[in-house]
Amino acid sequence: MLAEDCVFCRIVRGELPARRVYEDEGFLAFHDIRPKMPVHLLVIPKEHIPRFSDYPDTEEGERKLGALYRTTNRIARQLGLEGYRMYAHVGEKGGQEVFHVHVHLLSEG
Ligand code: DGP
Repeated sequence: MLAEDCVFCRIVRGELPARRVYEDEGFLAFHDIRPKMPVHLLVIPKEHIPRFSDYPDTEEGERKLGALYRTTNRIARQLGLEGYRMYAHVGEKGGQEVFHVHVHLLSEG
């Protein structure tokens, strides 16, 4: 999958609509199109990385992973979520449908 064709890259570029709730230089969060709870967001890096398992096992990989979770935490705090669920599907056998790294952030609100 080329980044040009990736659905989430297209959302980042504004080519596809999304209900955006957060954006900074490196990350974007928007509502999942098929919400499983009243709040169901997807937090993504703007950089096209297909799967969590593609992050290199290096300090750079650690920094990028840390920044993704730090951003997810920040969004939950900004939205005033007291309790929430975070998860990621990794690979087809892990239930991943969209091959651009994303953290699901779900809450009753
Ligand atoms: P998964 O890859 O299984 O972790 O889940 C992908 C999620 O992405 C799924 O819950 C539905 C959501 N999704 C797929 N396409 C779009 C889209 O075009 N816009 C939005 N907002 N969400 C999407």
